[in-house]
Amino acid sequence: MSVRAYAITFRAPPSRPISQRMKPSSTQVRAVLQALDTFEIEVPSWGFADTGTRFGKYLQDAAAIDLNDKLADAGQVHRLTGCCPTVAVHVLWDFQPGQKPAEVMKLAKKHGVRIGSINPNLFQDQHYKYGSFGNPRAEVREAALRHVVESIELGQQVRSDLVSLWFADGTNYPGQGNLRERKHWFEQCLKAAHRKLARGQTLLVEYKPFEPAFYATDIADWGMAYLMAKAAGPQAKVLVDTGHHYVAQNIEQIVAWLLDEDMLGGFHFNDRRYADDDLTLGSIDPYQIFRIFHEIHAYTAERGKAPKIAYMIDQSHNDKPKIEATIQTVMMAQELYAKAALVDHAKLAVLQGRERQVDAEEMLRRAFFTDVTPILQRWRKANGLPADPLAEHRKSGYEKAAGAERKARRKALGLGAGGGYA
Ligand code: PSV
Ligand code: MN
Repeated sequence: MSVRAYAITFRAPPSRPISQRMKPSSTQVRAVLQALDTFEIEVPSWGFADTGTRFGKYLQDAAAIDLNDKLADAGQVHRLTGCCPTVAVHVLWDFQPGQKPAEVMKLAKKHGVRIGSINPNLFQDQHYKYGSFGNPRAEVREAALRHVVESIELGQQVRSDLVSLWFADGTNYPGQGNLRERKHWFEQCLKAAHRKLARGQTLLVEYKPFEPAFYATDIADWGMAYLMAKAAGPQAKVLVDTGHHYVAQNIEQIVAWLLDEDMLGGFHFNDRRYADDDLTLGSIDPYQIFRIFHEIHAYTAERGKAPKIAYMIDQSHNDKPKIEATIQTVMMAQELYAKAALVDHAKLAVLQGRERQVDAEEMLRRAFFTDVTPILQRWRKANGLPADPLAEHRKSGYEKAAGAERKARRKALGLGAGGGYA
């Protein structure tokens, strides 16, 4: 076949992109608006601070220096997006020794936010070299438990109902530890921590396949986190960090199973290309996040009630401006949550029952490719928010003012070096 003859076998491209040809019905618009009304996202205090890799940090003038800065930045995100009322804190990164919880609550209030999940630091003290709850030394396990119990009490004092546990525990070499014994220590400590929870407090157990341990991480996957949460007690649930999976893993299936078991406690949103890269949500694979939201909406439609899930961001914005990256993530989460709410679950069930595989898949694809910007803008307008929070942030001059003030403060405090291995 000549090149010319071959070329005419192609169809002319559609005159308008597929997204514009799919106009949501009024029922779909209502479903999206309703979904957005209850969709809240927690931002992490550490997402506003200078972070980096073990090779160093590139500092940003406007990066937060202390908890006041972090809460102020979170306040800016919430003012513009209207859906981020709480801020996750890492106890030892954010609370000064002896700092009064009531003062911290007041500070958060001043900036228009509240303290959200409490994250104990079970990885930075020297005695955690060989683990915290999985440490072979009983006194280290006791110290770790004490810190978790203090974190639970702190949660009660700042009126936060989530204590989020991530363990860096694991071993780096075969034979180094007794894998089953470590599991038992974990069970014992988690049970003891659970006993200290007040009514209404939830203990989240996060998993991660590797890093910093590279041979055997003690809580490496959702099955292990599920067993640990079950062993801890009825107020413990699993936390799914989207970056904590091997690339080929089907995260939405994990989500569906945890939902079905009433064991899904929350998410840490981020994206990754390789491992736990902490990139902004949906920057690499937005369809993955859409599929996760689809499972949640499908479950909600089936049960007639949305499950209680803590949606939280866990990202490190190493080189992007911190507030912009956070707003970008929030907007992306809302957009994908909205797209997933377009799916007609009753219709999908019929297609599934009739084994109309292509049509069923098309329902998801079409929802994903529908432009929901007008609905999001309508929701924002109805809530007195800017139509484009990112553009509004850029216009506000916040970054410039924070940059100038924090740069001067950093200098006065003698802070500066980027850090690294040496
Ligand atoms: C560990 O990689 C993790 O995902 C945990 O959730 C920590 O709390 C967070 O990152 C710290 O950035
Ligand atoms: Mn996480």
